[in-house]
Amino acid sequence: MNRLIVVSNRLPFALDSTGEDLWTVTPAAGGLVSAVEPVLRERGGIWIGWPGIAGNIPKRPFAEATRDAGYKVVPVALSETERDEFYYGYSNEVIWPLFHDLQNFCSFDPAFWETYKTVNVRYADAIADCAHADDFIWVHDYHLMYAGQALRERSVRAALTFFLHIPFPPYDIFSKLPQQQRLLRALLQFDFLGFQTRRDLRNFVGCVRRVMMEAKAVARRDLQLVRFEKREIRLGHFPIGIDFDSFEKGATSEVVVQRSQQLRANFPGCQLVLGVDRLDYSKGIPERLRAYRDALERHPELRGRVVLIQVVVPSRVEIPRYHEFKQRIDRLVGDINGRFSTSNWLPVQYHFRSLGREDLLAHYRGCDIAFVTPLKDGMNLVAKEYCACRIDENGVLILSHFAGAAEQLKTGALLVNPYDVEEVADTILKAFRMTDADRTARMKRMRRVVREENVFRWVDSFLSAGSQLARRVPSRQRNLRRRIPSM
Ligand code: GDG
Repeated sequence: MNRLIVVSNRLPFALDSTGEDLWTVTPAAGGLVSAVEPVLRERGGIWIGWPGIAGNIPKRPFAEATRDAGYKVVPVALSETERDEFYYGYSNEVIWPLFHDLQNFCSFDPAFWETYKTVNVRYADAIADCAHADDFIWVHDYHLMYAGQALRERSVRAALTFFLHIPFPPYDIFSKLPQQQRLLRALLQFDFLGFQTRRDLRNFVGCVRRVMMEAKAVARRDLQLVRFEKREIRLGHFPIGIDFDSFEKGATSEVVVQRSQQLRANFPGCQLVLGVDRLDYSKGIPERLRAYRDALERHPELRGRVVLIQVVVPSRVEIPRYHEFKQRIDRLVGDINGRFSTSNWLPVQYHFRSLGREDLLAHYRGCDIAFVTPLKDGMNLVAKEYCACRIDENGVLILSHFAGAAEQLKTGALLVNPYDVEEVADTILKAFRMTDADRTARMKRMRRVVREENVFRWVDSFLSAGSQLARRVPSRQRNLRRRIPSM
């Protein structure tokens, strides 16, 4: 087995200073970490990433935070300006909104791109410093799309692979990006590119066809190929999964069972509807609240008989748009509770904080309906985690058509268009009224998919498709020493 080097913008924890020489270590929330951490912990390797603080990385706290990781951790440092222009700027104010089809939310500041490249080069240097020729380098996500080019310029001989966790937009949207050609050229320096869904893969190939005239896309039955600059780049779709067994086992633990019973006991006679999301406009939280309000307005049988528990995990609050977005959510929650609550019923329970793992599992186990309605999402692991925790084979999943997970869970979930307030409102009623037999039949189907197509299978299929390539690459591509000029 080749040594695995995982590279992502963030490490699976964040360091934070709480005073002179006092540090806290917070486990990172988010899909990438939930998926990749258990894999690296199990098979060892190296994780390269940023520990979340601007400036110098304090040696002792970093060593303490990583001592028991089970794999080597290599930090990449970012200055405050780099954090602002690379992380908040290009990554989260250009690529993130654009790739989620929300082009009006983009700030196309040219300085962001320059810093994006600088930081990607630094990651490439960190990789080049520790990589051997037979390593498997696995770069993750939209923050590091330029790293392939920087690695190619450094003649790194290991297999260069990349996985995009977020969606890839269609050409009409991608073409708004000022650096469209430079970005595609950089991505095509990887040997192997993975996407979440068929749709993302198709969009990527469509963009390559339209933007990179000198590239040739060839469809093969199993994998797609692009020929570019005398190299062959292989592409595939690999829907990310979860560690099903660990969620299922966690959901049966005594403390989780107790807490889920307690949760239910707090709302006697009510069905509980659960939303759990990072604070992000792509997750469709205001649209969901409006649909819930509409459901309460038009379907009085729901009043006093459902409670929406909406957990919003603080995220990127330094970006003004996220701050305004939180205020919108606060106002909507206030409006719904103000309009509908009675002396013994509050329609929305709103938590703006992260839940501990046991509480999260207790919520999955205790809530009758999961309400997962992103405007667009690469995959959405919350939907899968909910199914894994429903060991009683009960529970309804209301799921957006535009979540990558819809492709796999469509046979069991109630699929909705999150922009269609009335349809979503009616679907809440449908979920509320659904018989136990129907719930069980649907949940069984979804659990089967989530169990089988789990995170280990995701890693295996990505690594095995990638290592076929690693065996093929040395003679032809890895010896290619031509330097590609920076753009
Ligand atoms: C990106 C893509 C893709 C959430 N709240 C709490 C908590 N979480 C954990 C969940 C889940 C993860 O965070 C969220 O994952 P998602 O997939 O829903 O979303 P993103 O963070 O946007 O992830 C996404 C993913 O990458 C993987 O490829 O699916 O489309 O956007 O694992 O459990 N965890 C805890 N407390 C919380 O309150 N402990």
